[in-house]
Amino acid sequence: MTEIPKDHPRYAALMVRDRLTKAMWAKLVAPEGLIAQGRGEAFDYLLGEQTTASAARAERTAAAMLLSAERPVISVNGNTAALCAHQLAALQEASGAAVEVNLFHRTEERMEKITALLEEHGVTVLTGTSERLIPLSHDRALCLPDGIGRADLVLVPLEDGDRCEALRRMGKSVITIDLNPLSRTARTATLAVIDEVTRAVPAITAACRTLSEEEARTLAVGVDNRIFLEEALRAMAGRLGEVADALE
Ligand code: PTJ
Repeated sequence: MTEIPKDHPRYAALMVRDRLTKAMWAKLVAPEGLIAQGRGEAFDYLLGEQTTASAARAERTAAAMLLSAERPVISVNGNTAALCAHQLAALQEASGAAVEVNLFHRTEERMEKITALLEEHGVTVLTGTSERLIPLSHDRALCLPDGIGRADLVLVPLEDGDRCEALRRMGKSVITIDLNPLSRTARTATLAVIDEVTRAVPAITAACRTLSEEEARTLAVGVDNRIFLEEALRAMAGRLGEVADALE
C-alpha cells in the first residue's frame, strides 16, 4: 500500500481512505462501502469538512432522543465499525443504548468480524438468532428480536434508505447520521444528523453526558427534521456561493 506522506495537504482524509481500504481487504467493509465513503466525502466538501451549527444542534437533539428512549439501539454496519469502533463504547456508555450489527451485504463472516472489532474496542454487542422482523426483501430484514426488533429508537449511521423507511413504518423513531441531506434515509428519518460520522459520534456522546433529564425530555419532543435538512442544504448552497465569490 502507498505510504502517505505526513505533509500531504489531504493527509487526514487519505488516512481515512487507507483505513477503510484495509478494512475492505480484511472483509469488514463491503467493497460498496468505499463508494459510499466517496459520496460522503463529496458532501463533506460542500460543508467545508466541519460541523455546522445546525448539525451541532441535531447532535444535541440526537442525544436527547437517545436518553429519552426506552429501548434505544445503535445499529452498526461495516463502514461505521471501521470508522468509529473506537468511539462507540463511549457512546454506548453515555447513552445507555444497546449495540447490534446489521448489514446490507450480510455474510456470517462479516457479522463475526465486525462484532469482534467492536468488542476489542470495549463495545458490548447484542448477539443471538436473527429473525426476519423488518419488512424488507433483503437481508437487512434480519435483526434480533430483543434488539432492533423491540427497540423504540434506532440510530442508523450511514444507512441505505429502505430500512430507515421500514423501521419508521414499524413505528420506531430513527436517527441517522448521513452527510447527504438529499438521501432517502435523511429525508425519512425522524432526525438526520448531517455530519461526518467520526465528528458526529463524539459530539452526541458529549451531549449525552451534559444534558439533564429535564433538558433531554424537552429537546426530544416535536423534533422537526425538515428544519435540519433545510439548514444543511442552505449551508451547502451558501458555501458554494462564498467559494464562487472568492474566485479571482
Ligand atoms: O456494511 P454494509 O454491508 O451494511 O454496507 C454499508 C453501506 C454503506 C455500503 C450501505 O449501507 C450503503 O450502500 O449505503 P449507501 O446507500 O451508500 O448510503 C450511505 C450514506 O452514508 C450516503 O448517503 C453517504 O453520503 C453517507 N456517508 C458516507 N460516508 C459517510 C457518510 N455519512 C457520514 N459520514 C461518513 N463518513
